Amino acid sequence: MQKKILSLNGVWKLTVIGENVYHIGHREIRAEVPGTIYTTLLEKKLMPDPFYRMNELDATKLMDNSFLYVKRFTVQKEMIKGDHLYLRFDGIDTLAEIYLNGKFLGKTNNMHRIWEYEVSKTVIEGENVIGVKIFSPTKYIEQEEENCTVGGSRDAMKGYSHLRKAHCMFGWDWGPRLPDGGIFRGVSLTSYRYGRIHSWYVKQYHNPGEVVLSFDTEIEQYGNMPLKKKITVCAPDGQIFESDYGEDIVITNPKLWWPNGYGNQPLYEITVRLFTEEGEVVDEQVKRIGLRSMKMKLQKDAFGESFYHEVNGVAIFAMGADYIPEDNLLGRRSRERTYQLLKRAKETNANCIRVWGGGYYPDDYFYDICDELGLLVWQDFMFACSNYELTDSFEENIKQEIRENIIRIRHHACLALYSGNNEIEMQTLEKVFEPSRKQFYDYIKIFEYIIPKIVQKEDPMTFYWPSSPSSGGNFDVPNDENRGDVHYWDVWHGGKPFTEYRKFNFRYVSEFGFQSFPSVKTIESFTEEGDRNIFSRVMEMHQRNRSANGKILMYLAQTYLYPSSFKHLVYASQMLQLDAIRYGVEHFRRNRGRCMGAIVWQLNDIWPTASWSSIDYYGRLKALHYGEKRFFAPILISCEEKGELSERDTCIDQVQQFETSARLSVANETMEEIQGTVEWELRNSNSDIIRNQRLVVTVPALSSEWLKKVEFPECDVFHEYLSYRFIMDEEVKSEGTCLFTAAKHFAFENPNLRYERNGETLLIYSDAYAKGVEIDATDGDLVLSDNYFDMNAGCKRIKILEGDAKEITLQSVYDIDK
Ligand code: BMA
Repeated sequence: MQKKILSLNGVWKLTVIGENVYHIGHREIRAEVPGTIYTTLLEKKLMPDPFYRMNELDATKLMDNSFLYVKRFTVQKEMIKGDHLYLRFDGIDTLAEIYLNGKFLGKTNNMHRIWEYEVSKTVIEGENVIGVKIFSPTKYIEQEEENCTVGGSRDAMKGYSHLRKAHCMFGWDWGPRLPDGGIFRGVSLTSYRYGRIHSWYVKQYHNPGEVVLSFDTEIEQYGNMPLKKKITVCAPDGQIFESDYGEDIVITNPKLWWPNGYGNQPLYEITVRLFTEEGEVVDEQVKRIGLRSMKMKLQKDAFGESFYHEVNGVAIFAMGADYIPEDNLLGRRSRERTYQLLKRAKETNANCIRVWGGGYYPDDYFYDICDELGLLVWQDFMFACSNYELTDSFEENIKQEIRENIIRIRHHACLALYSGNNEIEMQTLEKVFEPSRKQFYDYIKIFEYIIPKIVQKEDPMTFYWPSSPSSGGNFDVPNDENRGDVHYWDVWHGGKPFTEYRKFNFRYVSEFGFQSFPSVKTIESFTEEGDRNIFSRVMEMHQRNRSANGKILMYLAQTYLYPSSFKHLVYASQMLQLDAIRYGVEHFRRNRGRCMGAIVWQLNDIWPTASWSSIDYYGRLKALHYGEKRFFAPILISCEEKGELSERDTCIDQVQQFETSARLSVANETMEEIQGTVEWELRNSNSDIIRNQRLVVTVPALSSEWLKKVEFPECDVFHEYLSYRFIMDEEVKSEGTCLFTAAKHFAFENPNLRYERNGETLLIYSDAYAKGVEIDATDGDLVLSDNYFDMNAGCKRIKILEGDAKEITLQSVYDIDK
């Protein structure tokens, strides 16, 4: 091939310029590129772990400095024979000046962009040297903020939205102020002779029995050597389809790509080649696509307007979580780590991930993994919770950013929609961050004019939504219950009880969440023993949502007895989180059709902290993770109970009589009708059956079915609970229990939890009804088939899926005050 690529990744030299908080001095430090400043200094032990205790505070200060990256490299003669040489940076964070052999190439000011320089006249045969000077992001935003105020989240450093750098690096309500910097993506030198493939775009047209692929290829030609292109499609079974002049390709017997739970994820590999008439390959690009039609359906209906993903003509109930950057230290990103995380999401039966707009655009491998796992991607553009000052240069900068990122990701099967930003339509309308008059109107220009025009040009097949949440734009009730998507935060931020979810019939909830503490092992990683009290300074520095610890305690007070230890408090917080989200998701799924999306805030953490995540920074699974696995399952039985919790606020209210009843519902998210048996029993604390029923139930494909309400006027709510399950082919597909009073007032018997281990099987025994059974280990982490589950007296079989820990511990809600 004519194209020659010289990777400039690997060892560079990094210098911290000027006096700094760690007194590093003016030495040259070996630095890996791609990599970052914090990652390098930490690896070389020149700074302490910024996540430990309050080390963050110094680490923030380090970013007041400037830094110099230098790379010496040798270029062979044949490399510079090519007519065109490009020096390319796939990502620089953020403000930089770039020099090659002493010549100034340009400045960078956007971490979300690719920076490329034509350097044929600057590169020489033999030794060359690149210098990248990185400037302080903190000083920059401070300075810009003095010139022009832009409001934004107060959890982040003032002025963050002046800079096209992941906003949350400056702090968030779940993240520290650690605005790392560096050359965080690859660097390369590429030589081209007669031309190159700038990009290509494929449109799919689905007809019965075939899919027509139509290509749009952008070629850059140097000189007038005639060039030809060839497109080859390799089907998953190895069948080859070709087109010689770029004409349409008809794929017969197409294997469709489906979101997780609805079918498989076959991928077709496409190679676009450019070559000379003699047949010498000039350039080549290989990408994978999935054959699917992907739409958003917005149609007026009796309730307002629908809002759902339609894939291959099938209405999908989106289930999943919001994704935030995986680390403050960007140098620690990796494909393996992202794969682990997304695989865990898939294990919860998720089919959708929302990439939240306050971070950075994920790496290519993120989308590759979502293609493979069948996770629909709701892609926010990187704007969140702030005002922006639209100037000519800001406009040019974001236009280029949007264009490049669309071109980079538009071919992916997983890509479900683009959304302009996170929460800014709503916040601008409500003037949350006090936009100037100009900034108020700039909102419309950016998100409803500039960006959608680029989407329309570069990726007309993918749906654009102006903001999350939105009802379609123009400041028209962005968080409307009956149209578009919703961020629902009255449970948690608004302090409302879990039953509050049931008062609404949202169309698509793209955010709702509840906080918990990470596991004790994770807390130990950033604390000393004396810090392990949630109000200690260290713990509060690792809780970035103001007053959130109080909120956890407030919900705790409503639900559980006062925990007897730190460990029990952590456990109770995770059980609260699981239950809060369960109340939401079960309600949303019972109303399938009207509601078509339940995306939980948030999947992961950026550092070890108290937060809304279901998986903590170290990948440890919180109770919520296991809850999601159950309530995102394709077949779900759930119960809308009425009892003390739904009917009165506290036990001192005057209402003496309250309804005790249950309405069960079976949700079927599979593509086939199902038939099975619903069983329920009213039981006492020892699990003895007081009353029961069995019913055969049929649920059509992709729908939910209510069962008749059952009243329990005789129920002694302090000693009796309901246990229910759905059985198909002699297998329990889904099960649960519910109380008719708060768990704190229920008279749990001691379940005497114990286990037997046979290889990778755990048999859990309980003498009584046990709620929220936690299986943990003191000598390691386990991934289990189920955890934090309720069980009747008896035995439950659990599989150990990963981990070899031996020292198993068991606890349940009964133990909280013990
Ligand atoms: C939202 C998000 C984030 C935030 C989260 C928790 O609305 O969009 O900005 O971290 O809630 O408060």
